[in-house]
Amino acid sequence: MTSGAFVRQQSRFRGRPHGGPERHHLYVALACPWSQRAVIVRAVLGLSEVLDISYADPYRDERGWAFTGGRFTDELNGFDFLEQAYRATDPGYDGRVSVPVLWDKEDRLIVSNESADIVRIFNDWAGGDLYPPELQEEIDGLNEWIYSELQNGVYRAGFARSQEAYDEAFRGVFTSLERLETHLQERVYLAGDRITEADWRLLPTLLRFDAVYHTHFRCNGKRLIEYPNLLRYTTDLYNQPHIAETFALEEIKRHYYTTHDELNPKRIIPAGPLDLGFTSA
Ligand SMILES: N[C@@H](CCC(=O)N[C@@H](CS)C(=O)NCC(=O)O)C(=O)O
Repeated sequence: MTSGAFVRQQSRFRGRPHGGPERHHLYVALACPWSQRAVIVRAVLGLSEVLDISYADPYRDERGWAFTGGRFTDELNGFDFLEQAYRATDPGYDGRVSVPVLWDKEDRLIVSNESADIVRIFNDWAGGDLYPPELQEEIDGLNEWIYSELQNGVYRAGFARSQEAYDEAFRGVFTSLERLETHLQERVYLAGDRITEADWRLLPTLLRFDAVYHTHFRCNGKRLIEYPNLLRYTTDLYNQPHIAETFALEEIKRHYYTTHDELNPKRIIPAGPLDLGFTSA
């Protein structure tokens, strides 16, 4: 591995649920792309009424994701910090406290803190068709390179601790955007003419690209609005029912620009972009 490279922690809890959505609770921060993918899939599969949710405050300090009151209250357990859910599950847990978290209300334990697993669990609960057998191989292939080059790539660019690590991540990000742009020349959605898991997994990264990754993570090769096919695709998905309400732009900007002191010590939040392209359609 390149020296100075950012390495994301592996998710620690990757269980399967005992029972249906009513038995569970979802902890998220709308600022977080991995949370947003879970919130999107919950909404599009019609699980919002049966699977309740708590939102963490977008500002995160060294104590981790917090419930600070008002909209950011944990009505279920009254936790002040998400760390309490991790400690309840494993008192010796000493890893990072990440969102999203799927919580079992009866056993009072975390079932999963891996968004990729959580969206599959939701699809199973709802009898959804986001991961149809005939497309699984293709979806798995798409998910893999899109995650490693683009979705995690922007973080590797942003948190690189050496020029070399940054350069490598930057190249991956823009190679993958070009690859997607070409892919979407022929296809409406990633796996053909129907929306699948691969699309809902990718969308949160595209929605954040110009507002955050381009500036804060120095992924400034191009903006999303400069890729016509990607912009058409993002606009289409953004305008599907329930999606716009999962996109909390103000929280997203506040989270990234005020939480990462090493990248933005003055915590000034950029005013732009004035036009994201996909919101105005
Ligand atoms: N593999 C996890 C990654 C989740 C993740 O990295 N979440 C970030 C927020 S965007 C987080 O909670 N980070 C907290 C930390 O690193 O302290 C998933 O996809 O569910």
